[in-house]
Amino acid sequence: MILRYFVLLAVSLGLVSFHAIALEPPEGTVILVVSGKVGQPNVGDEAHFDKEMLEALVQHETITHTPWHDGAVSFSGPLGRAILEAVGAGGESMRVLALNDYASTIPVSDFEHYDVILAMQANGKALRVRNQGPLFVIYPFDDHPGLLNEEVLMRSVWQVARIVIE
Ligand SMILES: Nc1nc2c(c(=O)[nH]1)N[C@H]1C(S)=C(S)[C@@H](COP(=O)(O)O)O[C@H]1N2
Ligand SMILES: [Mo]
Repeated sequence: MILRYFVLLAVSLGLVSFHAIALEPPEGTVILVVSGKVGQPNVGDEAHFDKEMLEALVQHETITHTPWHDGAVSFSGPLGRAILEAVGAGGESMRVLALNDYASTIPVSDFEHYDVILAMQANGKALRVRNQGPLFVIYPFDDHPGLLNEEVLMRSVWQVARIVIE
């Protein structure tokens, strides 16, 4: 009883944030590692995600054309915002690294202003490494045609393996 009131008091005073829910360690194969300014690590000082953990985050569907696909494609996967929240990201930009050693810098504000997703599926099928999976940074190009520029295309990293919060 006393403990319960203490918890309520602590929450109402802002001493305990609901965002501070611990990130459970992964059980399956790790497909994404988030490192750098991470407030909620689950393996050492990094946040590791398996497929199930990524599927448990807020999902979003983006139907859009891209320079890499024929016709409109329905992409789905966790919102970039949801990943940043889950790891307690505390930086302004992200270095996004791919399996093929490609890397690009994305401002955190992109994930706040746009529904950018880390697509895990295209037209209901899992993205495999051979078709630019397991994670592909997808901007909502059709909703915001202004995003179709070289700068944002460079941020459209496929085969994402690691995000470093800077
Ligand atoms: N993993 C990965 N993502 C990547 C790239 C890459 O080489 N590897 N090239 C980037 C660049 S520089 C651009 S302009 C776009 C388009 O690349 P493309 O012209 O090779 O299709 O994808 C981006 N995403
Ligand atoms: Mo490019």
